[in-house]
Amino acid sequence: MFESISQKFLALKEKLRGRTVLSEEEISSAAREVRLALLDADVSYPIVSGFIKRVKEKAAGSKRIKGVDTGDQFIHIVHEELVSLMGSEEPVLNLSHTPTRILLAGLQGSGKTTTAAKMARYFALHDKKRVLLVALDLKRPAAIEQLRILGKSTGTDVFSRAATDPCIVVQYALRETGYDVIIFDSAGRLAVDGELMQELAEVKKICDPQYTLFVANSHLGQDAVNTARTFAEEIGIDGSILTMLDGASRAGAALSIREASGKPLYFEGVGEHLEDLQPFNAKSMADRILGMGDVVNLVRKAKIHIDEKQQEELKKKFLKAAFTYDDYLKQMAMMRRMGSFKSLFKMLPGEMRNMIDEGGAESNFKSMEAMILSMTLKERSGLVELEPSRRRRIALGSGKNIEDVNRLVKDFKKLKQFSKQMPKMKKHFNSTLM
Ligand SMILES: Nc1nc2c(ncn2[C@@H]2O[C@H](COP(=O)(O)OP(=O)(O)OP(=O)(O)O)[C@@H](O)[C@H]2O)c(=O)[nH]1
Ligand SMILES: [Mg+2]
Repeated sequence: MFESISQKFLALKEKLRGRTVLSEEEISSAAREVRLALLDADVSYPIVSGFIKRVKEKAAGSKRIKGVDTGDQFIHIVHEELVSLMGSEEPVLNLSHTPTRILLAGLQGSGKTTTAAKMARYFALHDKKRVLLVALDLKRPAAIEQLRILGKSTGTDVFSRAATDPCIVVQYALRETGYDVIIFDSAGRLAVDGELMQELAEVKKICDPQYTLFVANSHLGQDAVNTARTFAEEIGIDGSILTMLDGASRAGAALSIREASGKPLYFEGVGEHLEDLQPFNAKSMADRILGMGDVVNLVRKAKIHIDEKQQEELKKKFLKAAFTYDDYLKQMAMMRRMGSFKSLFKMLPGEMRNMIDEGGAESNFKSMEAMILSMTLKERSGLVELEPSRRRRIALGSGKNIEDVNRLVKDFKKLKQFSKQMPKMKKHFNSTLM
């Protein structure tokens, strides 16, 4: 995601590294590079100009912090400004009104229907809400069926009526009871056209939603931003959702949609699957744009998928040097629940990524898992010494070499040794380290 812009920022950071003070000229030259990077990412000229002005002022006025690299300090200012451009906090939809009505609108193929189903899944899972999806796209023959299929796979009820006027469908849908949230999936429009905008305005009037959300395909860059502005002016929106960020090469839409529409970004779609929706977080987005990984969402994933109690037990065992091969498997299973190694790897900050060989680590994990699974329960719990005959059997069972098994045993012994030292070292570490 955003390789081009993040490469430019990483190069700029490198260029400024080690400087003690930045002269006015150097600030101007660095700001010029930021400007080019943003324009190249398809951020509109007025937004870039305002942004650069603020960065320059802050950089000129900031005192050098002892021990902090000037380059890092400059990038930090850029980061702060990116965050405030995209909205400083993580906005949350207020679902307390029963039912909360949400109308999704946007251009054809922007991801409305998929996002409607993703949101239904998200609200059911995270907010324990009963959601109804309403199909308002009566123009495209397969649209209702598409929503039905998506609803089925998320276990969400879908409301539809064979009608020609979506306003009638809205009226019927509003009679349904027992739902906390109703999401209306409207028909897409190829471009902003008067007739369809009129139809959408009428739908909105009858639906009277708590939120009208504009769904934008991030690939469209400035075009998506301009459309958001038009939707905001003509029908009124309360926020946006960005889709297709998984393949997005340019950050323009993410960077400017809030500023251009004056409304917050609520969610981002990061894949075709129904679980690929996450709350929009400006800090996480700024991190990704600057090539710093996505620690915000990594931690969020960890919170959802990692069993805290089990993690606490593992930590205790580790500190007592009682960590076994079995524990290692449990740890790995928890990590797996968070996603593929590849997807997690992408979320790490660049510096950390450089320290890990992605392919090597993945295959290493897999072969370690295969070897541990080839051990007997006794062996896994560390109750028996792994003498050569056992090691040969494990190698055979897992399709690995005896050297691989030797390495696993050696690494494990080292890890145990290390964990024995941990209590002594722990006071020097921040407790969040483990
Ligand atoms: N990779 C990726 N694909 C997505 C994402 N969101 C939606 N899609 C895909 O984009 C295509 C269009 O999505 P739809 O949800 O049908 O878009 P729509 O806005 O409802 O389209 P219309 O109803 O025709 O206006 C589908 O193939 C989706 O699977 C995303 O975040 N990432
Ligand atoms: Mg649709």
